[in-house]
Amino acid sequence: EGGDDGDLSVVLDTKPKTKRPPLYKVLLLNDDYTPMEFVVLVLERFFGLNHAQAFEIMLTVHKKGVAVVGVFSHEIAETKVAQVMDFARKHQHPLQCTMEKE
Ligand code: TYC
Repeated sequence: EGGDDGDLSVVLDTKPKTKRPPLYKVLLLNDDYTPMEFVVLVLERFFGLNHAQAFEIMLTVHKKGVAVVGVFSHEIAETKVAQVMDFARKHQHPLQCTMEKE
C-alpha cells in the first residue's frame, strides 16, 4: 500500500554534508646553526613571501622556536615540507620543516 514510511525517512534523510578537505599548517623550527639569511631565502623561494615578510617570520621562529609559515591542502603542504628539507640538506643546514593538521 502507499503507506506512510514515517520512521524510515527520519533515519535515512540525513543532511547533505559538504565535506571540505582538511588544511595543514606548515611549521618552521628554530635551530642554532642555520644562517638567518638562509631561512629568509627559504621563505621567499618556497612560500612566496617578500623580503620584509620573510625576515619577520624568520625572526619569530628565531625568538619563539617555531612559527606557522603557511596553511595548505595536504598535498601542497607535503610538497613544501619536502622542498624545504631537500634544500636545507643540499646546503648542509639542520633546518627542520614539518606539517600538522589544522
Ligand atoms: N637561530 C638561527 C641563528 O641564530 C636562525 C634561525 C632562524 C634558524 C629560524 C632556523 O627556522 C629558523 N642563526
